[in-house]
Amino acid sequence: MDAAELLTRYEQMAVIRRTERAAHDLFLSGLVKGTTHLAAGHEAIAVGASAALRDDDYVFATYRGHHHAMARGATPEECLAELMSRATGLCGGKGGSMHLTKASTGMLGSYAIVGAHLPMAVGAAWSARMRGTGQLAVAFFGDGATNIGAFHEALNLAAVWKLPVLFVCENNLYMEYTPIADVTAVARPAADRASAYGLPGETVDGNDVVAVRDAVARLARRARAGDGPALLEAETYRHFGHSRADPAAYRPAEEVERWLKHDPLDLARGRLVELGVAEERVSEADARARDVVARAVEAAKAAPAPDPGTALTDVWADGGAAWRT
Ligand SMILES: Cc1ncc(C[n+]2csc(CCOP(=O)(O)OP(=O)(O)O)c2C)c(N)n1
Ligand SMILES: [Mg+2]
Repeated sequence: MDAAELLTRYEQMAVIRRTERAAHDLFLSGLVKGTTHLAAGHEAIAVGASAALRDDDYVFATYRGHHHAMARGATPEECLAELMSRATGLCGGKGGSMHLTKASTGMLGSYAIVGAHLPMAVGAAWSARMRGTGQLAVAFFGDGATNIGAFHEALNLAAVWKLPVLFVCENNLYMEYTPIADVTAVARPAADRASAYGLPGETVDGNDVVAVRDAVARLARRARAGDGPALLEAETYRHFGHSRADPAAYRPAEEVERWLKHDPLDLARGRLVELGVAEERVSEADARARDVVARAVEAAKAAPAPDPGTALTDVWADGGAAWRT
């Protein structure tokens, strides 16, 4: 990745990080309706993967999906307004944090049921194959999803049919409060299962945007060429608790400290310096990110609530990017 692209990716990650912090503060102010699962710390996975995808590829995310929505074209304002149940939100204020969806850009949804979207991604890949479009489907999911039946069913069918789908596990070491290592017999909960289904299983530093981009680009090329699906386990760490006001007190201080030192933004900044980018350019990117998110917060706060008359609209899809009302 050259310096210009890396600076763009850095700025995207900075926007996501600041949006997540804003979501946290808005939640504590009582302005966010429902719960939130913040992805601060996971930015490089969404931004790195998206950098390797085509604009018409399909992405499926979990309830921890703000970063994927933004990496696939949703604005901070659309996301924050959705969290605050405003009419200008990504889903008209009716979906909330756990259901961010932007079908027009291939962001085919955030799913609250752990593992439920993996078979859906397989279906999207099957559809792409039947239509001969060359599109890819990517399912992002947590380490906990690897112990759910749907994960195993999806991997098996995708491999048997050699579908153009990538499974990307965001292994942040924890499910809600339980360490994945306490309930899984293998060391790498996703990658170590891949060979059982005949898929390549790789791991990558999920906090390194360049490494994620390179790994996804390679596996995507393979899948598009008809060589079948692949599984990528991206190692990362969440900065906040699992959801809402969880202070994540169950995590050892030494572990938290070690991971905070391995921050995706710091790593990208280090790479930028190595590529000879002046610190001033990076600070300018930070300043732009700060302004974009500050404006988004104000706009979302000022936006109206949805009209109650729209309660029964936009709840039924016709199979395309348009919603039936
Ligand atoms: C089928 C199902 N079981 C349980 C839950 C409750 N639940 C929500 S998030 C979560 C933890 C999932 O952890 P992981 O897959 O590692 O994702 P992370 O939250 O760490 O991103 C659980 C158990 C659920 N939503 N769906
Ligand atoms: Mg997890």
